[in-house]
Amino acid sequence: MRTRRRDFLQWMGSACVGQTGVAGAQESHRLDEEARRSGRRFGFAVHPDYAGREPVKTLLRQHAGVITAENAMKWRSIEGILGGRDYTQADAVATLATELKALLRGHTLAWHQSTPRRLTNATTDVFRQEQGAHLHDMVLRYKGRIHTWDVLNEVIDADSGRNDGFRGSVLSTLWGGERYPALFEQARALDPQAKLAYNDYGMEQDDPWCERRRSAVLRMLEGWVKRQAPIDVMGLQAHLDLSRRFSASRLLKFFDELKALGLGIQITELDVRDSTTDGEVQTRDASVAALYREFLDACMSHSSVEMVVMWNVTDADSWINRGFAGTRRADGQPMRPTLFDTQGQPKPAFTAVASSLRNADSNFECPPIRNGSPLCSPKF
Ligand code: 9MR
Repeated sequence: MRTRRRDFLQWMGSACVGQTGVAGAQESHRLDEEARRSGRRFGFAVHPDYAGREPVKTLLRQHAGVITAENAMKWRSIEGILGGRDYTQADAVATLATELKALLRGHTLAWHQSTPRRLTNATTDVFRQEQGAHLHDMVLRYKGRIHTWDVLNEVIDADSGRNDGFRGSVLSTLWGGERYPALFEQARALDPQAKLAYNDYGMEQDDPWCERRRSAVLRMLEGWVKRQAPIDVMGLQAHLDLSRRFSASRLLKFFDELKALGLGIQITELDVRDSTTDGEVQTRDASVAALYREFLDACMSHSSVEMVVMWNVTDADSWINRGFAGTRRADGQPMRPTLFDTQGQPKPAFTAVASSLRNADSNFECPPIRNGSPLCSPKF
């Protein structure tokens, strides 16, 4: 651990010597290569408006071993406002992943925020038929190309007042919370090679809200595992926030609980919000980097963590600076949540992440085959 800290300080030193030192670090440390040293992978969520333009284009080529479509594979994006189905952007993201020889994460087959608005007042029969048809079309269209599908996204709301902990939404009302495992069963039957994940946020930090959410998610997953639902992975979004506490030991306890259920772990949407951190950009960047480092050091010490995916590439294409409706900085400045600044230059966060990946304490161990699912298939 001591060597790792010294190594990190050297890295931070080199990150402060100016542009040349930083660029040097970027060239010699390709993040997916660093992750592969411990059997893991590293990548980014991409938005088609940015993926083909500099600096994102080059950064993806240098660092991406996993690609997630930020929005392009969501139901609302496929269907558009005019109805019909348009897979152009989703196909473009899948093609990009092939070009980059990167793994492709499918995001997401069922999510209350991406259900077409026309179905808000549908009957349960119509809704179930349409949700099932959408899942069917997506899984078959990308069959053989998806490493992991986020089958179901964000159905827990620990403060909903419901006994089952489910969020009140079009999905819990019209699909039915007790029928969530059926989505996994359908996906498994259509593409038995793809890993299947439940994906959610607000479980990574150390405060009562995250604690309630961790308990509710664990309770739901225990029920599904008991029913032998074909779920392989917990996707932790990890939209971290500097205004919340972090505890590595608390996070690792949660990881152990997920491992005990036989689940692998993927970090699926990592970024760090600096909405309340005062100070100069340098100070803010140092705080952001320190949280990245603490969080990823914990992740890299756990054998169940398989991959780390950033939500966007630079501070310019980050969803947080593109129209996020939540907290804004009081000084009106954009946030600095990703690894690269708006020009694509690596920030101290890049150095922190590269160092964490490089110094991983434990290798990823693929969970044993469950429910006939060929996890860690040699194809990938
Ligand atoms: O970053 C995405 C943003 O561009 C979209 O407008 C929004 C609604 O589709 O979804 C954002 O991505 C979310 C992801 O799909 C699920 N977890 C939270 C992400 C950030 O809100």
